Amino acid sequence: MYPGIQDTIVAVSTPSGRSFHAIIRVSGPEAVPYVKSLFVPTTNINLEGVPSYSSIKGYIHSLREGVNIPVLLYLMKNPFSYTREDVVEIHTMGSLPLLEMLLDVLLPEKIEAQKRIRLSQPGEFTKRAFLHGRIDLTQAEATMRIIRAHTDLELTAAIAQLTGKVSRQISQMQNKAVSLCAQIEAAIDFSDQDIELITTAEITRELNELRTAISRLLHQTETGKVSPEGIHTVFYGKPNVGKSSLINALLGRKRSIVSEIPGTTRDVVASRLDMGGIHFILTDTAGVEDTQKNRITGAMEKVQSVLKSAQIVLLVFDGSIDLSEQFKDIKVGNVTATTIVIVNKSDLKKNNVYYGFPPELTRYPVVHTSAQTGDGLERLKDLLLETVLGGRIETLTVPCLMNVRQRDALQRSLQLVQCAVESAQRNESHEFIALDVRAAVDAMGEVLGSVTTEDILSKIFSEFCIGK
Ligand SMILES: Nc1nc2c(ncn2[C@@H]2O[C@H](COP(=O)(O)OP(=O)(O)OP(=O)(O)O)[C@@H](O)[C@H]2O)c(=O)[nH]1
Ligand SMILES: [Mg+2]
Repeated sequence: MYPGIQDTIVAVSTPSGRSFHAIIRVSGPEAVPYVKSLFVPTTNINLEGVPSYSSIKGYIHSLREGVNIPVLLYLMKNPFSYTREDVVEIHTMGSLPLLEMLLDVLLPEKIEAQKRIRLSQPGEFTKRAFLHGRIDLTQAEATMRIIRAHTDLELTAAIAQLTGKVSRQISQMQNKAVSLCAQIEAAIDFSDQDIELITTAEITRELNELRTAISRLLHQTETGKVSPEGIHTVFYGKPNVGKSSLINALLGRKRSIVSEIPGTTRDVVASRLDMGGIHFILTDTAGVEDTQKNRITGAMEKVQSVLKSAQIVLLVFDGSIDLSEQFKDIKVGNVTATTIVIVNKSDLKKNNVYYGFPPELTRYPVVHTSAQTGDGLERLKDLLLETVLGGRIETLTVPCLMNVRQRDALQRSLQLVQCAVESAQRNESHEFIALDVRAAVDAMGEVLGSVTTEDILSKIFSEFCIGK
């Protein structure tokens, strides 16, 4: 158990300085009950009962200043949060005195000791994401690089790391090396029995393959670049729910035709949205027709084929009418991509109560939006970014630059495999070969963070800024 991991941590997670909007993040077992004890919602709502990714308006009272601070809470429940703990985000205006006031309320000088709530240390949110298996060390370091990235190249490289593709390739090579090592060691154990489990020629061949794979990855990561295609994001739902309007609102310009007549969009229309250095290809589709009519039109066939290649599917509903009715014709079985549920037209529903939320959809994050007023669009954008950065989608990108620590460890594993190849060629004893292969396995483990010590961890995470 790592020290302090049971505590609930608090930090301002937006950059310091004046800004329009600021966020205080609270993460840990006490996050929901603690914030609940300080928060007064504008409508009668129980924080513990609301689904993940809900937003609740209200205020937090500062006794000392005698003011009500207006805030918007976002709840992300374990495991659907960055840290895989219960997270409450407190959104408010980006004013420094206001944030200080809020932190005073959240972290008063005297806090009941058994509550274990404290200010977070630098990088502690990301450290928790790592310790809870949400991201691996490669991804944690990539997060740090994103925070610090100065150039687009650095940024895209770091993002490609976050996708976990490099990690996956390394762990495949590591598995191969482990099984080879096991075979060599078994051969040593049975060497007196006159049965040959693996021949030296086989060992040499396997080692050569491993060497090629490692050096290819090292080479690719030198010249690697992120593919420009972008993340294929598809809007899917019944006619007239506001798919085209949402795309226009996200793009901040008119791209898709909007009208009150259902069935306005007849074809698949794609446009590009750039956010935080990541390209999203937003694809508008024709609204799903009534399956009762029992005819599959050309437009519907196209929608189905677009869904197949989607990396993120946004299931859009009209929140002003019964949701379960709309769900009937939507074939979630055909959706294999990462899914986000959008309940649109929130401006028509003042009380935030929605009818007939399909139980099949409760496992997905839900955002309430209004294409009309812009409500929830920032949240939707954050969620899209978080989906990519959190490595929750399969990306088509090629491997990318690694950082010095990773390259160094991988380079070492290459040298060790090289030594093993030479030992095998010289027909040296299996013990020598096994020793080098095992050391190579450990070096690959260092890249992934599976072989590590608290020292290395502390060093890496202390380089983060507080609140990340
Ligand atoms: N009040 C309100 N109206 C909206 C909102 N979003 C869209 N609308 C209206 O709903 C109608 C349908 O919007 P579209 O964007 O064309 O819907 P669509 O899902 O693309 O529909 P199809 O292309 O027919 O499948 C239009 O009259 C929009 O102005 C919203 O958030 N609030
Ligand atoms: Mg449309």
